[in-house]
Amino acid sequence: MSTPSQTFDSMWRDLMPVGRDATSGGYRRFAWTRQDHTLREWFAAEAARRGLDLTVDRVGNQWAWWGDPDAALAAGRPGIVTGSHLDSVPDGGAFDGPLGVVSAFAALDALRANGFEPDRPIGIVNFVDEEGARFGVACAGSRVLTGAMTADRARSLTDADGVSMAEALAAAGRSAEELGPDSETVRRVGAFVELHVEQGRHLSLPEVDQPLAVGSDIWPHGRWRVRTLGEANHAGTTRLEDREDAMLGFAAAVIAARRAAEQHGCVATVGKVAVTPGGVNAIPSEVTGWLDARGADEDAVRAVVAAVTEVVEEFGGLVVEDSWTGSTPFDPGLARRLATRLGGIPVIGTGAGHDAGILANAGVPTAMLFVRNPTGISHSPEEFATSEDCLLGVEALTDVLTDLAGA
Ligand code: HGY
Ligand code: MN
Ligand code: MN
Ligand code: MN
Repeated sequence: MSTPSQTFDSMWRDLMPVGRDATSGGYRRFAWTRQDHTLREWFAAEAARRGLDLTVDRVGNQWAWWGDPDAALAAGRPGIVTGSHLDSVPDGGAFDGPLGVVSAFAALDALRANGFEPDRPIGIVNFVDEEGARFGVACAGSRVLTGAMTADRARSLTDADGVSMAEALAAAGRSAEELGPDSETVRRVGAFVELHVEQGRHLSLPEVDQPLAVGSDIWPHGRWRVRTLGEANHAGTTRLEDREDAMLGFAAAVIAARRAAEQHGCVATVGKVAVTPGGVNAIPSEVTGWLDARGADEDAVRAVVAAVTEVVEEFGGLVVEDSWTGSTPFDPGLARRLATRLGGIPVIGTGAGHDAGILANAGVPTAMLFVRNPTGISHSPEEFATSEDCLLGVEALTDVLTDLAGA
């Protein structure tokens, strides 16, 4: 019988090479790509290895069940689900997402090794397209599942090559027409607990120094498409007074975002930009980028976006909201129950969006467990968690599932 650390390590070894860039050590695992297909096959194999019933919902999210979720739902005992996502941001870290999925399988193994007989089904989920790295909307899989984003809008989203999500689904052998909200799947979830690597360094602070924490809430956050226009022309022969350089307005917008974030106690960045025509020696005729703004206070975030919009509009540009998630508290009773069960570990908020937040906004009792990240860095190859803390996370998740799925 292998120990939780052996099963954890062997799963981690299988997963780590998938989509990893040998030079940077970062990951490129985008929705409905070859890498994603390999990850989905891995998930299905791990489910099959454990005799779990694998279902795929209308969106493509994968659910591996120990026990019959429909019979339990009919008996008024909806299942307990854990898991996360396997996709990444460009050059992302190894832990954001996969840690939650691998820990879920390892926790299920530990429950069985303990001879645990669940009173409710236990599900493990792999949410598709959580990072939104390819099509631009984060948590796309859980948003469409819960109706927080329409299937029509999802189908029409396009990637950097102009490929629509509908085309990507078809290329991955899935029906784009099937895409849509799946309330039956959501109803099966009596509670959802997402284990996730900490994205920040709070748990490593000397005065905290804790391996684990429970999530209290997700800050309000959103993404806005910023577009400035100009006129393409020769970078060398066009007089300054004759130039209409789209980059000027865009650069002003980026500086305005940072200034307003400092002023309003928020965070903001523009991490993705596309320039047309995109030649070093051609004056930009169009610059399109995405503003990511977040903060503990919704009005403050809105003030940041308003400040950016004012500057962009002065240059004749446009700011359009791409996605918005308001302040998302997790279930306070569940958070307290987990924190107490786990010996009074800290309860902390996060500025990172998660599928758990989308489910919480859909009325599913939801909690998050964070595992310490000594670098505090995430969405980067520097993202890290020690093996010891990862195994403490598995133990905690096992304990939480024993509590929530037990008689
Ligand atoms: O963007 C986020 O906060 C999450 O990592 N998708
Ligand atoms: Mn992430
Ligand atoms: Mn994540
Ligand atoms: Mn997530």
